[in-house]
Amino acid sequence: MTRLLGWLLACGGMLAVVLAGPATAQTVSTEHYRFLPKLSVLNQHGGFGGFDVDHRVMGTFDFEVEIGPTDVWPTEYVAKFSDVNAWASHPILAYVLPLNQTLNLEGLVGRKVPVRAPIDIYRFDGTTGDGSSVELYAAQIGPWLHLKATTTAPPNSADFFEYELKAVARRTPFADFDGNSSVDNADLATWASRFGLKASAGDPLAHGDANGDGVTDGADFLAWQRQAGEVVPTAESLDALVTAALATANGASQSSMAAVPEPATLSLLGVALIAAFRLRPRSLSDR
Ligand SMILES: [Ca+2]
Ligand SMILES: [Ca+2]
Repeated sequence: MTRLLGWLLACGGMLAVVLAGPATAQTVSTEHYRFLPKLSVLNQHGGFGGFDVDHRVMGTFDFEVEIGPTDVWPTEYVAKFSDVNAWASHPILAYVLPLNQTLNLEGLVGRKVPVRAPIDIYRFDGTTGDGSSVELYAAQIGPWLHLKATTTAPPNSADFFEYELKAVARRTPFADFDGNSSVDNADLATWASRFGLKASAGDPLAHGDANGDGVTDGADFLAWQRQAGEVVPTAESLDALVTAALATANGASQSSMAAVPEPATLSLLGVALIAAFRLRPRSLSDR
């Protein structure tokens, strides 16, 4: 009788787990990123006037990765943007496009693409406020986040603008204070000249504030020390890595934005990836 009672209690427990449904998503990581304006462009085109303008992208955002429902196997990784404080600046006129509004970044849902390459790529999709569809790929390559996105206007909307984003962001803190794409002694001089001061206005980086906490102190020096010698890769090299990696994904995950690489490109991918990870061992753990 006791054994029967125990069995019934065990069954009841399992039923309760099933009725409770999948567990809530577990956060794997939340990384803070800053756009590199030199490598980040939002092209705005279309409309009746044949508009075609490249806007420079700047600002910060968080990138969160979560484990999906635990009752799904293999484990599904999902990603999302949050706390987006970024914009695209017109090259001449004094107006900006809020990136979160233009691409609905925080409203997109990303899922990991099963690529055969040592980088994590997520494919996002969603819809903007005007009904345009958004396709976005985000690739985490060491401390860099490579972003590529396009919007497509809904049918019968020839006057709508469409957008294409090609951008690179750096995980923060980042100690390239003068924005010349390398972390060197000039950046140390910037930090030293601002040491102990609050960076309450303007670009925190220009004030030697690597972690953006509003003050230039020892933590920012530590970031510089860890990153000294780091050079920002070219957008073209990151783009080639991502394109080749996407071409190794399953057919269902293939993107219209991922052209099938030449055999030579594929063979170079392995070499390039190894080089990218060997050249900067410190940059992979410099958070
Ligand atoms: Ca620099
Ligand atoms: Ca700081």
